[in-house]
Amino acid sequence: MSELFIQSEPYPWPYDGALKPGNTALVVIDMQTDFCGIGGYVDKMGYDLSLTRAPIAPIRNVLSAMRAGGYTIIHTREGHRPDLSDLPANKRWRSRRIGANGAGIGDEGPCGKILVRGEPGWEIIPELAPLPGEIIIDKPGKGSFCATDLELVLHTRGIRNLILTGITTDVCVHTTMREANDRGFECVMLADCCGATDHNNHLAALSMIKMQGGVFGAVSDSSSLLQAIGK
Ligand code: C5J
Repeated sequence: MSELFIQSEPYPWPYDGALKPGNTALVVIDMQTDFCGIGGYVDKMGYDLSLTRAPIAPIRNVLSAMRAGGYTIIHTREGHRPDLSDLPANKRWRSRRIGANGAGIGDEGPCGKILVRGEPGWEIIPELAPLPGEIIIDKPGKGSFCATDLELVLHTRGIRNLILTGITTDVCVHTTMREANDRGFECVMLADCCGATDHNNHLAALSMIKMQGGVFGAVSDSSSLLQAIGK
């Protein structure tokens, strides 16, 4: 079978050229109003929303090409049960230290209770709404593997290559990449399909991936991916 690689750094991805719809998933992480919408958690903390909204258009292009190519599509949502029984006290306490009126995770905000399942702010933004049949992983933590069935879903589908996109580069996307890498998945992060609350942290997070020959995998971008898969 012929090999297929995406141009990426520090090596052409995936390492063995075995890129095909049957073994590769696009993972779109936490594109929720709380992280990139007006009145959401990130907005309330006073960060520049343009940084976390920048990946919306490139992700849309990648989503549309990978849907058309028959790849597995996975969306994640960070959020907690309405009774907050899965919200660690330290996560809640720390989140209340920043933001207007000390409102943190689980508290009432302009988009409902912050990062609580079922609230308006917790929803995936309409521009990137999942299609029926696409996999949605609800996660209480930053990583997508912690306290979720993502690993089981990936093994059941025969997925071993993960194309990572979403927000934020340095927190949930990076944590997910590290968790996936330790489990043996071959990962690439698409730089223009990610964003952070601080642009230097975005750049640093990308740089970390490329150390040690690609310690967590590789870094590419949406146009290289689209070129490789022929869309
Ligand atoms: C954060 C995330 N930054 N989705 N969550 O708290 O990266």
